[in-house]
Amino acid sequence: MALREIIVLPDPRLRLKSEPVKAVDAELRALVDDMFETMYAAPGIGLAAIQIGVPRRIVTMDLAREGEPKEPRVFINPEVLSSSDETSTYEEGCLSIPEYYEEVERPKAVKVRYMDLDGKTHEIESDGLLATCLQHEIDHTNGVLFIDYISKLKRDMVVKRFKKAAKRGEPIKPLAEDDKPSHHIG
Ligand code: GNR
Ligand code: NI
Repeated sequence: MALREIIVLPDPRLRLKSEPVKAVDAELRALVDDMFETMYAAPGIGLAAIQIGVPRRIVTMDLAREGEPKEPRVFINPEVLSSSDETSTYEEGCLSIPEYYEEVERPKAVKVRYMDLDGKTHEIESDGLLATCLQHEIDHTNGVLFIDYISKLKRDMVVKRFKKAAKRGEPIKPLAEDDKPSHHIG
């Protein structure tokens, strides 16, 4: 097991479309182990392989609350089969866009097909946090980030902050309330 580095904005690899997994083998299991170690250490509730720089369609997730038994889940080659017309809004964050949180509206429920670590195919109906997280992670496998769903003004501001921090070799600082654009212009 190894802790991997999580890549952050503006790393261009976050925009890659990841490749499907062809076979469940020892190398894939080792990669999934590393993803869980990295996700739990972050800590995060989900992780896509591209976030550790590996452009393959693999997602790890654990939605168990703090203090509850772990519920590790793996989704290989996940795809959305159908989405509800009804939407819900959730304040999202991303380990690749640290310290930034914003409300995102998505379909409330999604049907997802994926493969498990035994190579068996499953279809699940999800809603709530599972549906939100699955959509966020499947987006990562397609090079899509949650900031793509917010206003251009907010997105440009976030990208600018991360580019500036990267140029200076500085860690990103939490966004102060005062620096946020007011709702009038946001
Ligand atoms: O840890 C995470 N929390 C989270 C909260 C709301 C919506 C999505 C997420 S996923 C995120 C971890 C991450 O960046 N996964 O790609
Ligand atoms: Ni993310």
